[in-house]
Amino acid sequence: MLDLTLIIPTKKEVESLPIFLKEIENFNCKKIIVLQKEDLETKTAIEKIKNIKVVEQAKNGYGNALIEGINSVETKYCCIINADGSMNPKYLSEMRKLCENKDLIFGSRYQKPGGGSDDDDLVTMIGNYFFTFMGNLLFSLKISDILYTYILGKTLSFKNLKLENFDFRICVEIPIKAKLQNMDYSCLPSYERERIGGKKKVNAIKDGLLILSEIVKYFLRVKK
Ligand SMILES: Nc1nc2c(ncn2[C@@H]2O[C@H](COP(=O)(O)OP(=O)(O)OP(=O)(O)O)[C@@H](O)[C@H]2O)c(=O)[nH]1
Ligand SMILES: [Mg+2]
Repeated sequence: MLDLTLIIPTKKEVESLPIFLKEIENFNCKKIIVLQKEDLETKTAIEKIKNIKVVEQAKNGYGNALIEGINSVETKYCCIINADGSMNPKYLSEMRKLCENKDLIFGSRYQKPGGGSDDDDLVTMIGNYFFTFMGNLLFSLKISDILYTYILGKTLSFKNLKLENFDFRICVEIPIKAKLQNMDYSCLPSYERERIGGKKKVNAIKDGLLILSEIVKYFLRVKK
């Protein structure tokens, strides 16, 4: 997997990131941690870890972390994978193989056999199903999990999406733009683990409403 770079968006993940990086220590790929300048605790916690690149974001936000991460990739493939350990890296080699004749491969918690989640609560599960349903209804995305954002793809395809959202709206911007650009993508069942430690950064209500506004925005734009 020498042609693969992991993009690891990280915000205050002292409890999780060092353990996750230990887990992927022997994965033969490049690893970019994208974090905020002021996140001194996380920076200190990983300063002795070898074979990683730390990118300090010019602009804050989860979306900016992905955009700046993608822009610093130099390999043919890259994959967005969280710092909290919830995305199991055992799927990477299969995602990488499947991507040879695709643009993007989406990890899916809701595709069987194999998909599932130990991290979902009732609210996030209903939200995930609702947004996935909306995406399929309004854009015929034909994907089974719109918000997981465990996505491996060709770096060029990611760059061609010309992503713009600085926050969690980027999670739906990626599949919707991929569809609008007629990209070739598919899903692979993926079992989500609980986060290793620390707190979640997503606010179900606030970020849920932002994501809904993004879906509506694209729908109105396409209908024009
Ligand atoms: N660089 C950067 N990373 C972020 C930001 N917000 C969240 N992240 C990271 O993005 C990933 C996803 O955030 P999470 O808090 O795990 O969101 P979540 O998976 O919905 O929440 P849990 O289910 O509790 O894990 C984690 O690796 C975070 O550290 C941000 O503003 N900047
Ligand atoms: Mg998480």
